[in-house]
Amino acid sequence: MGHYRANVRDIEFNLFEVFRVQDRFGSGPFADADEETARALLGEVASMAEGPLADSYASGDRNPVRFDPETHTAHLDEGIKKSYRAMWDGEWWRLSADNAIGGMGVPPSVQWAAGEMILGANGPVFMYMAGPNFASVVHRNGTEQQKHWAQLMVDRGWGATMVLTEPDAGSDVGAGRTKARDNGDGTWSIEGVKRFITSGDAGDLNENIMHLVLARPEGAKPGTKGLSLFLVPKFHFDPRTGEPGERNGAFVTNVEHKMGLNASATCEVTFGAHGTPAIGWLLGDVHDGIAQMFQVIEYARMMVGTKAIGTLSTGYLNALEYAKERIQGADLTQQANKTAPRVPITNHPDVRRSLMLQKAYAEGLRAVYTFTSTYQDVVRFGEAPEGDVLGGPVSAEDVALAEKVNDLLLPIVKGVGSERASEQLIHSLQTLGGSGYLQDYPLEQYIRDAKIDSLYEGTTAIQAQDFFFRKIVRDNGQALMHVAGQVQAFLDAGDMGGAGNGRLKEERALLATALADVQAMLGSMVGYLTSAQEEITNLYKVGQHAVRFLMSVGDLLVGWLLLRQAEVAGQVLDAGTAGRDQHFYEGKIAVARFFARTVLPELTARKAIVEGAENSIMELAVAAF
Ligand code: ST9
Ligand code: FAD
Repeated sequence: MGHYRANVRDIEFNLFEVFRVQDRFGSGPFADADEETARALLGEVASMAEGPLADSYASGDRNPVRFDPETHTAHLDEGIKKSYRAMWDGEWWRLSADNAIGGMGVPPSVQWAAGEMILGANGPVFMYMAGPNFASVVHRNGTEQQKHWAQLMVDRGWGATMVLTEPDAGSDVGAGRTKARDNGDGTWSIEGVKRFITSGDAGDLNENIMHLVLARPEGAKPGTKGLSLFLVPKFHFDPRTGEPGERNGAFVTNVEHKMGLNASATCEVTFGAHGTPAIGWLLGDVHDGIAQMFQVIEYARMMVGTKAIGTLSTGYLNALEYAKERIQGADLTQQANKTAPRVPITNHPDVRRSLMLQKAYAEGLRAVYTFTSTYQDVVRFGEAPEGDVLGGPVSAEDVALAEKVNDLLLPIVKGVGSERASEQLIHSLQTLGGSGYLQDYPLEQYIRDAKIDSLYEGTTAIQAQDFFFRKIVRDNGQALMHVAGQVQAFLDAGDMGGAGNGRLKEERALLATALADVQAMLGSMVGYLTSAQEEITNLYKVGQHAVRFLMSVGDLLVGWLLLRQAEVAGQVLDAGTAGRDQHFYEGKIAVARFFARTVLPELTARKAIVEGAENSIMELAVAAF
């Protein structure tokens, strides 16, 4: 059996029992969607993920991308190419493409559920399939001719990249120095060096690659607002048929040697420095590069968070499988008896504690990304060309709010998802003891491959600042109040003995405290921001605690959603309809109780830390570190 373990049962529980995404099927843009087909799709994706995708996970790692400087080519592992072909030939690229260029019309909630399995089984293969997804952005923003190119990208199976980062411009994208010169004939010449570009080359995987490049036109202003987005193909092509021609001047000049994710080509790409000009076309003929690129980034941030969570889930399931079979030591209650029977390590309280925490984050974070994707479902109604939003099951106000809530939740999916996944995967490995350290098991590779998720697409610090300054303060807290309102409504329902039925009373009380703690943290943070008008260094207090705040909101959401799940599970158990899923539902209640009792109380301490913020570390000379 391969490395990957899909958790289809939990994925379907979220979609169809907790969030009831099927209630939006059958109308608007999801007119053709139905629950049965969605379940069948998820089953097929699970088989592909556990089979042909998982097959090359280790070989892609052991045979890293090989760079040939003579031809500027990145050569991929043969297994990775085979997995890619299996996905492409199965037309799975249709999952995340816009309907206008051949997308399947699958609601985002179902797309991300499928995405979790693909990403958990083999993230690099998913990433090589960026072409149709990025073509959707080209199609949405492009001129008539560029819309046609977007279709060519799909029809001819081209690869695509997002090209922002430079040696001196990582988090600070606006520091980018790559230049664009107007050739006066509708084309631009791009000059500069970009680094760390995922899938910058992929050998013979695709006939062409469309690079989406941020560059600064001559005379444009500094910062991100002076950047424009250019389409720069690897090969020039016939604008009508897409037939590739001469090489364009975008050359891969290095491939990085990395800690993990070795199957993914992380490339330095040099534009216009090898005697061949790098010719590009301005997307949509408008200078609006950073906003256009953020359409790509938003999808990619959701992807990165989901990748991390998918990896944690398979890490946990691998650890659980091992723990059930590993016999070691006697039960703690028998420790004085040297002849006591040896037991599976699942008997040991510390192993149980660790497994339950892994389960809590794997399943709780899955609920967080699924919850987020339900807002993307609503946004999709707003984008429907039929314009039937007002007559359909969602209003224009719903759509506007859903956009904001999705924006608010993205840094949680990405930032908290990646941090908790890295942290908990370490514990998954620990469950295997020394064996976890070996390449016989996938845990060590999971840890190496998932570490990147807290770095690219904006580091955790960047996510935390985005969350506080842009998604809360600039939004006047509207989206946050909507989410907090839902947590409060859940608590109120329990207090009234309504849907909550008085169950999990103590855990609800713990959740109420956690909500109050997070609200108090926010109060402190806003206070530091406001007082910065008089004392500017108070902003440092926000900067010091932004990640702590982000992680705390993440824990609050995990705690709340696990309890929501427990409520659903309790109803099924009460109705006596759990059948052979009895243990699944019991597990749902147990994990919610465990998280509420062992993690949520930590928020009270974190609140005190935020309230006590001071700036001594900012005043300290760096030499004293
Ligand atoms: C990277 C890629 O790391 C790694 C993975 C690659 C994967 C590739 C493939 C993935 C896709 C695969 C799909 C396959 C599908 C297959 C399907 C198969 C089934 N939201 O605050 P300001 C905009 S790439 C929206 O002043 P600064 C906005 O326009 C590198 N927009 O920023 C704003 O204007 P306004 C990733 C946002 O101080 C303007 O920016 N690198 C947001 O100038 C300026 O905003 C990074 O992520 C937002 N949240 O610049 C860089 N924020 O305000 C991280 C800003 O008027 N650094 N805008 O609306 C940052 O994000 C910085 O905060 C900064 C700061 C650069 C934005
Ligand atoms: P820096 O920005 O130098 O950050 C260093 C440290 O300082 C971090 O801990 C960071 O959190 C912190 N820091 C920096 N600025 C601030 C601040 N203002 N406030 C608080 N803390 C701060 N880029 C692309 O354009 N396209 C890609 O396809 C792509 N793929 C990648 C694939 C891999 C494997 C890797 C490693 C990177 C990739 N990147 C890509 C680049 C990636 O997005 C950047 O590495 C990332 O945005 C961080 O930039 P940096 O590495 O320059 O780190």
